[in-house]
Amino acid sequence: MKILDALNEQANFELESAYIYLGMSGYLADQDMNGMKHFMDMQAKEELEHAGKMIHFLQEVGYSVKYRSLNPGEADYSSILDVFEKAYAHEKVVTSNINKLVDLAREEDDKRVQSLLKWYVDEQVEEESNFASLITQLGRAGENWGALYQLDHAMGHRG
Ligand code: OFO
Repeated sequence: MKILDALNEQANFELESAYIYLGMSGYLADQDMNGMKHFMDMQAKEELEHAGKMIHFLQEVGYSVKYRSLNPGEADYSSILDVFEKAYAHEKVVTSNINKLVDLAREEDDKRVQSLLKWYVDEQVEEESNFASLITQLGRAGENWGALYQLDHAMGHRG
């Protein structure tokens, strides 16, 4: 049942993701990019939901969920682009973790976990694509504050 311990760790990592994204949201607030800050707050909220789905599953199968202390990630960022590049890199780590969990669930022939993880595999495609696209758009905007504020405005509409 190593897979359930590994899933417990991933639930903690999802909580840690929320914590890291809240730190990024703080940096964006300091830059007065309120739409981007909103986008990152929504991202943090999604991470709590990702953790919640795993925790709910673990509790349903009778596993006692354990919580560890969370690493807040970087305290400072060098630019707006740096924030989104680090978020993208973080999502790649999440994807790699999910893929390892899938392998372990297969090894242990745990069909319940394999079924649960399908949702996360699909979700990661979307998460990586969102950040990759934002990095492209930020790169195009460069130092053009008009373009940056347009992007900021659009990102403020994330539901
Ligand atoms: Fe849950 O890691 Fe992002 O999506």
